[in-house]
Amino acid sequence: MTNFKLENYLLSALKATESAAIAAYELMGKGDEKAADGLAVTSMRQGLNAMAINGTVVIGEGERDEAPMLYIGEKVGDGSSIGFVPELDVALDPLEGTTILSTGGAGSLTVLALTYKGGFLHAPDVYMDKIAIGFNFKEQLIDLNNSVKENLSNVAKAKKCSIGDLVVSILKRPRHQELIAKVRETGARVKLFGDGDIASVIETTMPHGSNVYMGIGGAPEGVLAAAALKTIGGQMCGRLLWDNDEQKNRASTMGIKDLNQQYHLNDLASKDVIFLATGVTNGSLLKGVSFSNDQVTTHSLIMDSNTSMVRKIKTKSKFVN
Ligand code: VTB
Repeated sequence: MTNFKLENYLLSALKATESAAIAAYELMGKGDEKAADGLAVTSMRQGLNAMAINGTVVIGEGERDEAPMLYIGEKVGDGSSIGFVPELDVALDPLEGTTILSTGGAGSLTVLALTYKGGFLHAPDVYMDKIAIGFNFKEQLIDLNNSVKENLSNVAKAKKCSIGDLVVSILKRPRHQELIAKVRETGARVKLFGDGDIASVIETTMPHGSNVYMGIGGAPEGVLAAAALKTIGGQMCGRLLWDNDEQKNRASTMGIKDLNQQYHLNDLASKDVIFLATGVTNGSLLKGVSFSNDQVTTHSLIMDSNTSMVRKIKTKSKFVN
């Protein structure tokens, strides 16, 4: 279909992230992560099923958390729509930052990305070792096989600054103690965050953000972050990590041959994508959901890699409970 453009699906996809954010916000600060995730999942599923696509979820959430799922392999979309209905792959995180939302913290998001068939790394919901930077450079500056010092000095040289000027975002977890020590040894600054890998990677592209993201987080969040960098620009590497044989077996049924492979940005997101994120609670990337009289306001970031379009959208609509 020659006229087919992924960007034509931005508005219907935006409705899915917006409605999931509004639904999840109902449980802001209520201490029930699973229930909040459940509201986001149900609402995002409805939004996806209203889209004129034959979609397959290839990056979903749930296996690792045993949370309510939009599960990997689930078919979504209204395939019976009139006219051309494209086959698309879907990556999503209906509520990125379940802990953030349930504790009333900053920066929870609903996140969705769509690509052509086969455009995302097909990976199970395991952990991923990741490194990302938010700016383009002709040479590859980062590599998971490099030492922390090599990576940071490559980035500092390319940015024409000293390592001491670099800020590195790292998820605050006991498993990162050694990594944090290594980064500090180089003289770089460490910015710890509690949850929210995707926002932390995107923020490396922004003037107020950190410069480098490093550490182990969810693989789905890795693919979604790569989908965003595909449009904004940047470099990213990821390697899947395995806890047990069951995960490894599942990976081979998904077509993963080399369990230790390092994936680069274009392996994680190999074809054009659209990416959308809506703020649930206020954060440095996006403002959260707010209500006034009978209106609800949301703030979203939408991207189309084909046209390198990045747009912030504020939507006001009538709130129907
Ligand atoms: C990170 C973080 C997510 O999971 O990916 C983290 O960015 C990794 O898992 O927001 P652990 O909490 O088990 O370390 C989240 O916190 C939630 O998906």
